[in-house]
Amino acid sequence: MTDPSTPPASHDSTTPENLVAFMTTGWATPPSTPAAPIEGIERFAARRAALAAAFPGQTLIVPTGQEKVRANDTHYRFRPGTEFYYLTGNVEPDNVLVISSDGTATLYCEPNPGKTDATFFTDRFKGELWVGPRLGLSQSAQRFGVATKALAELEADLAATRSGAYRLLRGVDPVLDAASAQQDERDAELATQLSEMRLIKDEFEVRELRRAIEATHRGFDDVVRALPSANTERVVEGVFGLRARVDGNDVGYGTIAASGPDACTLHWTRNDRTIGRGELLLLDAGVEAHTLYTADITRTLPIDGTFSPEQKTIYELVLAAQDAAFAQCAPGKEFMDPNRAAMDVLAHGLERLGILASAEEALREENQFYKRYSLHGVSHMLGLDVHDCARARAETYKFGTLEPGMVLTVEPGLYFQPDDLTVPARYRGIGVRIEDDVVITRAGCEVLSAAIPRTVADVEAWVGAARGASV
Ligand SMILES: [Mn+2]
Repeated sequence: MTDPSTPPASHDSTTPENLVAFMTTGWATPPSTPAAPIEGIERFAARRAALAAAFPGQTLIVPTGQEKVRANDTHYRFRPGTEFYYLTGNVEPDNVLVISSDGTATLYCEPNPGKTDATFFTDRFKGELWVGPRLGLSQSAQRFGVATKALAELEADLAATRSGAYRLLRGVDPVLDAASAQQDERDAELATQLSEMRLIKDEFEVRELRRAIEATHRGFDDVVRALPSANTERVVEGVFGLRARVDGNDVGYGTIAASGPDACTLHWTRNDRTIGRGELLLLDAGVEAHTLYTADITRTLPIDGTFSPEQKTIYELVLAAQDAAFAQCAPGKEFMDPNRAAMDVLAHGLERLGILASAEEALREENQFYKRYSLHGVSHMLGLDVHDCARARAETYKFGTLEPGMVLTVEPGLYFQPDDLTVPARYRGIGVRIEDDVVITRAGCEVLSAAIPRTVADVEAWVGAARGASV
C-alpha cells in the first residue's frame, strides 16, 4: 500500500499532452531476460512454509513498509521490514507478503510499466526516471520464487480475507494497520512467531554475520587510522559510515562515537563533541551487510594510544567481566548466566575500588546497586535487527536457555557520571564498554569478533601503530 499521493510541489514542471505522447514513444523494447533468483531462494521458501504451518488455515499478512518522509518530499533511505525480508529476501519498498489460508504465498508489488506509462517520468516517488526501475511482477516472481500480484489488487483481496481468520504484522505499514480491525492478541502471536523463528541462526545467517563483523573490523581500523587527526566525534561517525556504505548496506544502527564523558550516555548519537587529548573514545558501531545482518561491536580506545592508570583500571575490570560472561556462553546455560557472571565481577571490582561498600549487598535482588554504574544488561540477540528477536516470549529468550546457533552480544560496561559523588573524583567521567558478538556452538561459543583488538596491550598497540604511522 502506498502513501496517498503527494500534491505537486512548487518546483514541479508541467506536462503537456504532447510531451507525454513524445516521452512515451521511441524507446527500445526492454530485454526479456529473466531475473536471477536470489541466493538462498529455497531457504526463504522454507521459512514461509514453516510460518504457514504454525498458523494452519489462516491468512498471514507481512508488509515491508513504505519509505518514510524525512522532510517535505524527501525520504529516509528505505530499509525493508525485518520480518518481510526474512521471509522473502526482497528489499524493495511497499511490498506486502500474504500467505493464504491454504499456505500459498503471494507477493503484492508495484508493477514495472516500463516507459509505456507517463508516470515513469512524472512520478517523483515511483517513476523509473526519478528513482530507478522496480522489478515489477514477473521479475519479482522469478527473483524471489513466489507468485506475484499488483499492489493495487491487495485491498480488494484483503477485504475478502478479512471476513475470515487472518493475522497482520502490525507496526510496519500504517495504512494496513488502520484498515485492519484491532485483534491485538492474534497479531501479537504472529509477531512472536516471527521473532522466535529467528532465535537460531542457520549457516547462511552466521556466514552473513561474520561478513558484517569483518566489515565492522575494517571500519574500526579506519577509525583508528583517522584518530590522530579526528578532532570531533562527527569525524569518527563519518569515517565509520563510509565503510558501512562501501562494504555493506549501511550502519546497522546509529553509530555511537562518544568521547570523554559522552561515553557515560549509553546511546550517545549526537556525536557533536570536540575530542580532548588523553580521553577515551567509546565507539559502538556495526556494519549492516547487504543481506541486512548487522554486527554490534564496541571498543573503548585511548585517543593518544595509552590508557591512563585510572582508565586502565576500569578497562581491565570491564574486560574481566566480559571474560567471565564468555565462559557462560554455552548450550544449556541460561540466557541470563553471562549477565550474572559479568555483574558479579563488576560488583566485586567496584567494592575493591571503594565505590560499592559491599559487593554481596549490592548484588542482592532487592538492591542491585551495581546497576548505578553498569546501567544495562550484558547480552541481546543479534541478527537482522541489532536487538533481534525482540518479540520473542520471555520463556524463550530472557528466561530461556542458550542453544547452538544463537548469536548474541556480550557487552559489559562501567559508566561513572561526571557528577556522581559516590565515585572517587579521578574516575568520574570515565565510560568503558567492550562488546563482542558470539555464536553458541555445540562445545561452547565462538567469539565472532575475536580478531578485533580487545586487551589493553593489543588496543594500545593498535592505536599506537596508527599514531606512529601518521607522524
Ligand atoms: Mn549491543
